[in-house]
Amino acid sequence: MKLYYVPGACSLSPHIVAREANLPVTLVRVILADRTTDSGEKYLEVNPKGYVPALRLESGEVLTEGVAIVQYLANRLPGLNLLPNNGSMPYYRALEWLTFISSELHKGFSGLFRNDLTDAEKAAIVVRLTKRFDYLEHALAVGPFLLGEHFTVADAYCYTVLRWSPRADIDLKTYPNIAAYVARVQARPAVQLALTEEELPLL
Ligand SMILES: N[C@@H](CCC(=O)N[C@@H](CS)C(=O)NCC(=O)O)C(=O)O
Repeated sequence: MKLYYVPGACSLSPHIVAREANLPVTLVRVILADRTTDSGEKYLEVNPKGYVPALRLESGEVLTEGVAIVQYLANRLPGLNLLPNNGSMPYYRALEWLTFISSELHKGFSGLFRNDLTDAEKAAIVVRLTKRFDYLEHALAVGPFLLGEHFTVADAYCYTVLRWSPRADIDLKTYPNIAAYVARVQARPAVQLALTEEELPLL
């Protein structure tokens, strides 16, 4: 399988899941500026949406949308518990977290990476994000991971977007549960491998 990625972008989430599951996934770096890849492909021919991540399967099919990709990867090795059993209550909790991370955190941060928003618009985004961080801080009082004892795809995604906190000038020291969670996640060998492969520092 091939994972199309940009270092440090949301594609880090499926990258972490692939390494946690020890799946044979090779990385293809996307240059967003001209929608090409380091293997010489035109990225829009891989994913017409133009954004990362995208996963090319062994069959040649391409799967897009991070939330779909991490579930696909986790289901390749169900014994690892990277996603609870389909239909169980923990499974719906995982979906609940994935949706929160995608729509409230990930897309919350997205505006801060745009250059067509005013400072006032960006300040409003930070106010909204801060409320979501407050919720996460409260939820992580239990832990050690979002769904309890097991690291799941939701943690790979949550860690990935928490890495963008400096962009919102959010100091994780003011969120002790989140800071401890970040340290716990990035202590995992698979996370460290993914960071090394993307040449990223620890948060
Ligand atoms: N709905 C997509 C959004 C992916 C997304 O926001 N990708 C960003 C990086 S984190 C990107 O490639 N942005 C470049 C662009 O939109 O042109 C998903 O969840 O996978």
